[in-house]
Amino acid sequence: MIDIPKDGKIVILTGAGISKESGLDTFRGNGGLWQGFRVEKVASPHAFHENPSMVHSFYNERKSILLDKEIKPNAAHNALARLEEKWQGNVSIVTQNVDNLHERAGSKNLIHMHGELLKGRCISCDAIEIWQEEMNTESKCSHCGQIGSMRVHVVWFGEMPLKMKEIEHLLRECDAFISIGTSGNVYPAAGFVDLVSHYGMAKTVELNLEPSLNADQFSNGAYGPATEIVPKFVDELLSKLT
Ligand code: BJW
Repeated sequence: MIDIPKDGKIVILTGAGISKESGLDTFRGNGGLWQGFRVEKVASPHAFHENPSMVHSFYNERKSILLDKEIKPNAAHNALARLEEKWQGNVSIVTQNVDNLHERAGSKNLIHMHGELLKGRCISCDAIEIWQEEMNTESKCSHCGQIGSMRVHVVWFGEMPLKMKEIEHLLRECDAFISIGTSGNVYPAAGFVDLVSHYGMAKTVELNLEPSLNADQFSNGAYGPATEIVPKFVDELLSKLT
C-alpha cells in the first residue's frame, strides 16, 4: 500500500498488458508478432513509405478485432474509471494503447500518447477524423479531398508522441505515478518513472504480470494479471477515503 495524500495527484501510465485480458494482443509477448513481422517493421514511417498496403492491412486487422463486440473493457479499465470518479484529487491516465477501452470504461481524464486506432490522419492537410472502416491506398480525406493521403492516427517509431508537454507537466506535479502493463521497451514512456523520481518525492508503483525492464526504478510493485491486481490496488487506495 502506498502512502499519498487523500487529495494527491495520481498519474497512471498504461500499456498493452491492461488490455490483454480483454482479448487484445500485446506487442512483445506471445502473439506479439503480426504475420512474422516485429512491430518495429510495421509501425514506422519507413514501412508505410515502402509498403503502404501492408501497413494498412496491419491496422485494418487490428481495427476489426477492436470493433468485435466481444472486445470490452475489463475489470482493470473499470477500476481505473472508478478511481477517477471517487478519488478526491486528480487522476490522469496516459495510455500508450491505441484502443478505446479506457474511454469505454468511463475514464475521462485520458491522454492517448501513441494515438488512436479508430482515427485517421491526412498526410496532406493534417486533418484528423474518426475512421472506423478499412483504410487503403485509395482512401480519400474528407477535409481536403486528397486521394491516397490517409494514414492511421497512431505514433510510429521515430515520430514524436502526442501531448508530451502536457504529460511532462503531469509527471512533474504528481504525488504518485502508477505504471500498468507496459514492458519498458519503448521510450519516452519507459523513461517516465525516471523523470518522476528525478522531479521529486512522488511514489512510483509498477503493476504488471511480471517485472518490466525498468522494474528496479519503481519504489513499489505488485505482480499478477491486471484484472486482479489493478482492482485490488484501487480498492486499497479508495479505502483510505473512508
Ligand atoms: C500484462 C498482462 C496482463 C501481459 N496483466 N500485465 C534508444 C533510447 C531511447 C529511445 C530510443 C532508442 N532507440 C530508439 C528510440 C526511440 C524509440 C524507441 O523507444 N525504440 C525502442 C524500441 C528502443 N521511440 C520512438 O521512436 C518514439 N518517439 C520518440 O522517441 O520521439 C522522440 C522523442 C524525444 C524526446 C521526447 C519525446 C520523444 C515513438 C514510439 C512509438 C511507439 N509506437 C508503438 C506502435 C503504436 C501504434 C500501434 O499500436 O501499432 O506503440 S510500438 C508499441 O510499443 C506500441 C506500444 O504503445 C508500445 C509499448 O508497448 P507496451 O504497451 O509496453 O507493450 P509490450 O507488448 O511491450 O508489453 C506488454 C506488457 O504487458 C508486458 O510487460 C507484460 O508483462 C504485460 N502483460 N499480459 C498485466 N494480463
